[in-house]
Amino acid sequence: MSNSPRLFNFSGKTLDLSESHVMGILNITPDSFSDGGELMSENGEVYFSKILKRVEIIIKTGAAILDIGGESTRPGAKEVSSQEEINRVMPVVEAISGNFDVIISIDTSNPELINLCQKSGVGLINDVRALTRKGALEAAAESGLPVCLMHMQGAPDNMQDAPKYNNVVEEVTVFLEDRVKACNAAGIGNDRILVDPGFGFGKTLEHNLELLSRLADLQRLELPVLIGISRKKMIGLVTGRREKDRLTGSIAATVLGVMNGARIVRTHDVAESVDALKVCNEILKIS
Ligand code: PT1
Repeated sequence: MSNSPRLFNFSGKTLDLSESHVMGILNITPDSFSDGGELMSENGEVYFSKILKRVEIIIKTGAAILDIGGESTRPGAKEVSSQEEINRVMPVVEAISGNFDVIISIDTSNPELINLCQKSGVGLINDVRALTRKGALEAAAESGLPVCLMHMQGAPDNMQDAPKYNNVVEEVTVFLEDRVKACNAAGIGNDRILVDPGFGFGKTLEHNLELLSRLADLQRLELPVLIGISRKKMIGLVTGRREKDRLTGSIAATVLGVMNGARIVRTHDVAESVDALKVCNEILKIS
């Protein structure tokens, strides 16, 4: 874990990944976990002014990246049509792009949406399916944008049925290694790749805890690591708390992740995470 600057280019906006940064979550889904329905009604109406107010708060409180998602990928979630996902996400991207100093990340597996990202001021493609959907790898390569490759076992609607690994850390690492190779072969260089072990995506509590405690093993890939733990069930199982009351547990786990090498933290709780990461960053500088 070096402390010399390590600049990563998000399509024109750079971040120094020798320090850790916050990625704020903006879910534009009617059924999303944690903030579901607040920004969108059950029948698909997008609350535009509420969304822009939320974006402003996320940026003002210190998020370097804004992760916009139009498809829920929480356990049990159903897939959304390509056009519906595009209709949710693109108007918001267009309203934000150029008007705020933030890196826009799009949480998608959809090649048609990825195709639209290139000319819309997007800085990152965040794909929980690691560009495995037909056409996604080619679309991402063509876009010229950086990508975040995440590990998942199964698919959101079945991934928590019976997750099984012989060695979770090894299997997650090898999967990510294979996806990095596929990206490289498609023309996406390592300077455009982030990796994510995918907490809660086809993993039991024990799998998640093992991944977190051995997160430093992912440094073998020599790529920046992103983590998303915020308010997830693993925190609920340990603390006995409901989604809204998982902040303290989430921050504790996130700090462990950063001290074990994570450099981008995907979270609902931007202000609190920014403070926690400031403390981590000072420790990283002297160690
Ligand atoms: C994540 C992530 C994501 N998580 C990246 N993108 C979600 N790169 C969406 C639970 O166990 O970790 N990394 N995009 C949200 N998905 C989940 C999964 C939400 C599991 C909740 C759970 O509670």
